[in-house]
Amino acid sequence: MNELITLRNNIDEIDDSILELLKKRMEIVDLVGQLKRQNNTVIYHPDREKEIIERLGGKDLGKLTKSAVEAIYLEIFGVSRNLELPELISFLGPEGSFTHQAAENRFGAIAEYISLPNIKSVFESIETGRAKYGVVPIENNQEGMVKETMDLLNENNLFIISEIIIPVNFCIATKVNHFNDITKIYSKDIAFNQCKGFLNDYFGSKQVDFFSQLESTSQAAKLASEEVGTAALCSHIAAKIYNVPILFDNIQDNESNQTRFYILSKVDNLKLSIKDKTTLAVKLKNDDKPGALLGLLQDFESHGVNLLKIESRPFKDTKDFKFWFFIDIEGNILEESIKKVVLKRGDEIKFLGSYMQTI
Ligand code: PRE
Repeated sequence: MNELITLRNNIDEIDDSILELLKKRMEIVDLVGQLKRQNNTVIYHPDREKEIIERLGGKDLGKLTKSAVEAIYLEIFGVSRNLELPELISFLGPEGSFTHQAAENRFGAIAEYISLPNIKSVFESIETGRAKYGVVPIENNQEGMVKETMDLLNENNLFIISEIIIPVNFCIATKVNHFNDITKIYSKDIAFNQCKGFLNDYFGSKQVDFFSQLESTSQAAKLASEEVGTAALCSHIAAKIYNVPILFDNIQDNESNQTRFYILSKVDNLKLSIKDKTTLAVKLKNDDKPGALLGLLQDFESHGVNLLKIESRPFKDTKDFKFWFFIDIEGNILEESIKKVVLKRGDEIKFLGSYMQTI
């Protein structure tokens, strides 16, 4: 017992030192905030945050891992940003959605969040200045692109300033102790689809109405917290919010299931980093002639610009089945080669953002 008291005393001393250092760090952050407010520049610098995490992650970390350092520092950055200027972050809800999880991963638990019912309202919250940043899904590596996000980026004047990739892990959350006692499983269509193998192994003999489809996995977790005998197929964050114990974890069919999210802002927040990506919306003018797309691709090729993604989207306001392209290229609009192609193409290209690539 004496040994435990001594060890805890050691921890107390170290915590005192950490706190003193954090206080010193916040004094400096406060000065940075004053400077930024004087110059009217943006508070959030994902590139700088990444640089700090990379620098520290490369050091001898002892018993720490790089992801532990990252988690600690993301919270510190959240506190820093809040000190510099409290900023509201909107996300596609409901609370407990994977987008909520992505937002919290990036902005930390201390930030102020607002959950919105659809992607359009996240865009509106930033346009009207109600929220400083918004988080929306753009792609799932099993299901493909989120069409609504691509279309709204084309129709509005917001910029992508960062991307977040998080693994999609599903769990069965229930107050029931044994799976045989579960009377109903609530979830959303996508989640049911992505956990078919597990559901078939454990609940394959159940009637169809045993699986009840809802609008969101958070709603599922809420019902599993209220209705005796039921379970939710949901995210960790949803189970945590509604205080429902996890009976089975990581039950998705595909371990490599990941979703990519965008952080959106009214200002483009341009800054070069080690590896950037640029997103463009392209409406080709001479698309009734052969080779229009080839011409664009040749422009990229002749300027040494690598194409990362190309998706076609229909123009909804015309009757003639025309389409535009949602394009990702490697590099930053601040680089000459990319600037040249964009300038050459004039109003055929709408710039949607240059930001650090997350691998
Ligand atoms: C700081 C905080 C917020 C930014 O997103 C990046 C870094 C930090 O805490 O280190 C400081 C800061 O505002 C800055 O370096 O620009």
